[in-house]
Amino acid sequence: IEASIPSASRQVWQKFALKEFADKEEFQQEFIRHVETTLARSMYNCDDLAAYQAASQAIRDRLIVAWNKTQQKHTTKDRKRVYYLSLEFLMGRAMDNAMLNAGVKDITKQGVEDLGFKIEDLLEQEPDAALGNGGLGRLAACFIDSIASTNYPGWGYGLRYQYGIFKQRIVDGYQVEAPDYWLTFSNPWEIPRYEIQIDIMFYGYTRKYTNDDGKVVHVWEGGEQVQAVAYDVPVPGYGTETTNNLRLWASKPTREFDFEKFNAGDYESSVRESQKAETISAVLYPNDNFYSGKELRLKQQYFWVAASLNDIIRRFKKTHRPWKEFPDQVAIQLNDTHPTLAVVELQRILVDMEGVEWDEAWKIVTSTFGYTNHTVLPEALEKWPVPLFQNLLPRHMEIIYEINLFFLQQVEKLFPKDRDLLRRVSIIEESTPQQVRMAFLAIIGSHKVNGVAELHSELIKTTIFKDFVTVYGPDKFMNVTNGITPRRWLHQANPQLSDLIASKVGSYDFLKDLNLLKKIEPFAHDPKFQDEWVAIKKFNKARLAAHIKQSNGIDVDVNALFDVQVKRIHEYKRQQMNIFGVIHRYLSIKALTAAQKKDVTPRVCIFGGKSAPGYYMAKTIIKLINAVSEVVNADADIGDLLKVVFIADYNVSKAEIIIPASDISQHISTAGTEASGTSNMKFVLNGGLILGTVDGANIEITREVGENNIFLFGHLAESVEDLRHKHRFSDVPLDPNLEKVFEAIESGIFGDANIYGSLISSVTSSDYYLVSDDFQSYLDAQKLVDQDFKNKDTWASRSISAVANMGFFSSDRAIDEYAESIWNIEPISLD
Ligand code: 73E
Repeated sequence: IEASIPSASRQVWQKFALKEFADKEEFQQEFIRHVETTLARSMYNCDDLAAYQAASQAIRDRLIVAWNKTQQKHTTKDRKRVYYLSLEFLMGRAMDNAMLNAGVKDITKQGVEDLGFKIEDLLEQEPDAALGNGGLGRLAACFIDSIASTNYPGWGYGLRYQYGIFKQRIVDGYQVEAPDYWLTFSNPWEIPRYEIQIDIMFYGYTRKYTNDDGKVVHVWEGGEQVQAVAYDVPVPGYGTETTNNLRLWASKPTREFDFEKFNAGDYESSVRESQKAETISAVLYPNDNFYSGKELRLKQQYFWVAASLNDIIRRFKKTHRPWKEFPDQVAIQLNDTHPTLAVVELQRILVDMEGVEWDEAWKIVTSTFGYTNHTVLPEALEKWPVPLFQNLLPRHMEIIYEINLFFLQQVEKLFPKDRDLLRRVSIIEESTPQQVRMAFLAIIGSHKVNGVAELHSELIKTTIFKDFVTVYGPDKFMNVTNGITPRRWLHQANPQLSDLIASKVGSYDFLKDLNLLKKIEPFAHDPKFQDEWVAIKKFNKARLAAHIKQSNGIDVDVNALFDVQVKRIHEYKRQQMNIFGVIHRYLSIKALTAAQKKDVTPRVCIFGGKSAPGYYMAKTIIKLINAVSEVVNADADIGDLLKVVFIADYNVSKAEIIIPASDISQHISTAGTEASGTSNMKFVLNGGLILGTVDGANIEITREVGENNIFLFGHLAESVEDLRHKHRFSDVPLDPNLEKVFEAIESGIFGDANIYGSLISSVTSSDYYLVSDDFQSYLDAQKLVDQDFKNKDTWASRSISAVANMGFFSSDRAIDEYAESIWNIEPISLD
């Protein structure tokens, strides 16, 4: 209040306040001002990079105006907000999205073209903001887009990694990692908030004393301090002025350096501490669906959670409400268990710092949090060794013991004498050393727990969290099926398809209400519409073919079937099954006569994805794909009937080119292992059909688009346990076609067979991912794809009706479900 401009002076202010661009001249004026002042360059010294930066600055200024207006409105309306805590936000590029949402795409395009630039070239200058591994991080990005677009008051909180997911290069067929220097040329899309600095403590010790009121008070002190500095990224909504905030924390040393050492001339060690502090937010852990148990990772988690909660509480305190109203003002969503420490930290602040009674505090905590589980894979579940935890966060460890004690007492009351149940649900696993089970802590500390697709949400209730359903009853557990933003994944990635759809829907309203896609269904059999539809697919395939030519030097035929599998490389996602299938296809084609070859449907098999740097099997799969690619593409017997391509460094920007170009995409995880998948939704939304297992969101996609518009195969989740059991305890014969594939690999036609020994033996010994069990069914489904692709009209009509029925998979729908059933928040309109 003290800092506000006096009422009498506000007219002056308003006169000069920044407004929207009236026309392209106004944009150009701003653009040139930024080139000349912000960048200190001139018309003789303005390349594409400078032009990208100046244009971004001009657009960013507008976003900031809308951002300010939104924050003011949300503060004066004083309503409940949601805070989405995610260690990953896989945003990709911002400029195109900012232009679209600010409604300045045409102005900017014409504005820069007058000055001799091409908008596409400027867009290409922007590095991806790749602060995530895969689906989980990209989901967070889609969600904050939807929260803004549907006018909910909500912020994202994350870490500002200096290095996002590594860059992948392929050398001699192998993945090689290089650091992702995304901040080299400064980032126009972030606003540093140097005034927001929060002290965060690690290590130290606890003690307790009795205060004057006879109350026992716990203190945590004597630890190391670092500072959290806020960087704000505006998140503009589409078709609304609402611009929300993504606040990312960077770590900084509390003191620049140790002055005593500095004065004593020991310069090097005087800066050592500061360097150590900065490593906390330095790099994203590059593991997807895998827990590695490193202390630095736990440090990152606490650093980010403590800074975010401090910020949220500071905001709440300004409203001068009693603590019991905290959950009426604040909802916090835990994106997987990574932010689970927030549960403990809030309890600590309330009890130790604010003097709230334990039980009342715990009620506030559990009413505030919701927890989303994203995986059932055992190797991904976070469990921290107690000694490590205790050393880093001694007071938090005590509080966890306390939470666990009260919880187990409650369970004991409900199920007296069931000692084994107590052991099974305890937050502390009694192993050596003991482990803190973060998922259990997240469940106990939240009022709602959700999975991310129907099958997954059922599975968590019957497997990993079964005992908690017994304790709490089924109502605490629910499903919110994932979604994707149609702005980026349809309109931006595939503008022509978006325009064609708009011509039939009558407007671009489907970008806000994706169910309107239904309106194109009547045109599924319209030959003219089909032609336009197919022409757009061909255009997108040509765009991808050009990219492949440029990056891989491979010529691919745009009339061939484009078969795509792009996602993180993981054994459970079964890229190995795909490449074994490719080898089978290769061997089959080679055995054909010239006449028989005429019937083959030409195919381009496209792979892309990163392996965790330490994941040997995944790296071997990449090597095999590249080895097969080299042999097949050079084989004159094969020609254009089969091409194999591995696209290096798959990321959001490449996804935007690859996804619109697919005829078929593969989502072929062992049933029950892929919680949802979200690229499956993106592919279908762009008119590609799916070849998939009965897993994750494939199941709901099938329900929406109809069984005729998807190619399903493989064993069901319910059979997986039995099949694995059989592999372990009896001799299961190898699938005969797979056997031939293995013989080919072992013959050395793809190079040194020893390289692939582990890949083959994992199938021939335990076959945990059931590659052999599903192989015949997979080949059959592929055969059907080959046949069906020949009938161009039917294929086009299936593609159109699939798209028409994808409305459900908008992330706007998912956010509405969270808002209604977990967060209890309502939209706020800005007018
Ligand atoms: O099925 C996907 C899901 O679509 C799932 O594997 C992924 O989350 C997506 C969004 O819900 C996921 N990522 C992780 N766990 N599940 C994960 C775990 C640890 C570190 C990083 C990512």
